[in-house]
Amino acid sequence: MNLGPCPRTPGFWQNMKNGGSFWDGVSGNEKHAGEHDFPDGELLYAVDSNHDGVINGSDKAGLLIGDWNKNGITDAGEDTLFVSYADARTLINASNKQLTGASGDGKFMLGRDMVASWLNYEMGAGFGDASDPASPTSYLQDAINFMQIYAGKTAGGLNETFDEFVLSGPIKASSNLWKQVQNGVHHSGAQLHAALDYYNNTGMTSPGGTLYANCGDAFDQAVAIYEAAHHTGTATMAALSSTKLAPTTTTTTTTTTTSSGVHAPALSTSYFHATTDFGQSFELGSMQHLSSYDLI
Ligand SMILES: [Ca+2]
Ligand SMILES: [Ca+2]
Ligand SMILES: [Ca+2]
Ligand SMILES: [Ca+2]
Repeated sequence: MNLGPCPRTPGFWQNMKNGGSFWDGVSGNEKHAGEHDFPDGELLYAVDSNHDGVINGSDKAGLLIGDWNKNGITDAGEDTLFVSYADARTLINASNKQLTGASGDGKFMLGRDMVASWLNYEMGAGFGDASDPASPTSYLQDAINFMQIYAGKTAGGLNETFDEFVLSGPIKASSNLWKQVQNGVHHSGAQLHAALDYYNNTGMTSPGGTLYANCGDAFDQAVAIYEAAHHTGTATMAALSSTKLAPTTTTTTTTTTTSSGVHAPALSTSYFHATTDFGQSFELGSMQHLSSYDLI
């Protein structure tokens, strides 16, 4: 598996003074370009947004998610979702209300994950392989299908290989469309959101799962911040890599404070408890949370 740099969070990609400058279409204004866990430079590139096979003046700026060879074209074998630059910025800037609980809108929840995940892929962060159903590659491809079918411009059935994302018209987090696996996809919207959000924060798609990127210090930092927010013990990278979680699930009510100071409302969430080789118990994330917690 090709491990790249550690993925960055939606909050990083949102901040115009930080990650946001790496995909604003302006080359040369990126601070820390080429440094550890930063992209080498500007990531926004010209794409065939109208799917006519050529890139020219009639195309819009945006992200062609699933353009794995990054040539701007949906080649044979690729299956893409175009998200306009304006929509991508709106998604990454989503409010807590749009991302949380009963008021949540799945288009914002998953769309924000996808924008961040795609930028992480463009940066070169480890993304696993399509043959691994738990890899970020597989989850993002399934999310592309979900959005093509249930949030796309064209009513193209279940087997489209291109569509344009449409932001209007919410997918309520309380709806079956979000909570249950739909035709044409392998996971529910909620599952896709949980996996991609977890990846963007940790480099894994589930607690205790495969680490797909070289996270190292950043991962330690992420776990430390998460634990500090939850008043739990300390787990080290070594402990995590030597101890596969055998999760037992308990339900607890907590208040999540993110590193950016965003305060999420109290959520009733399930945490995965495990005991490390060091005899310390720790909690690592929740696959049932509805909000993005942006650890680093
Ligand atoms: Ca830039
Ligand atoms: Ca075109
Ligand atoms: Ca391509
Ligand atoms: Ca498709």
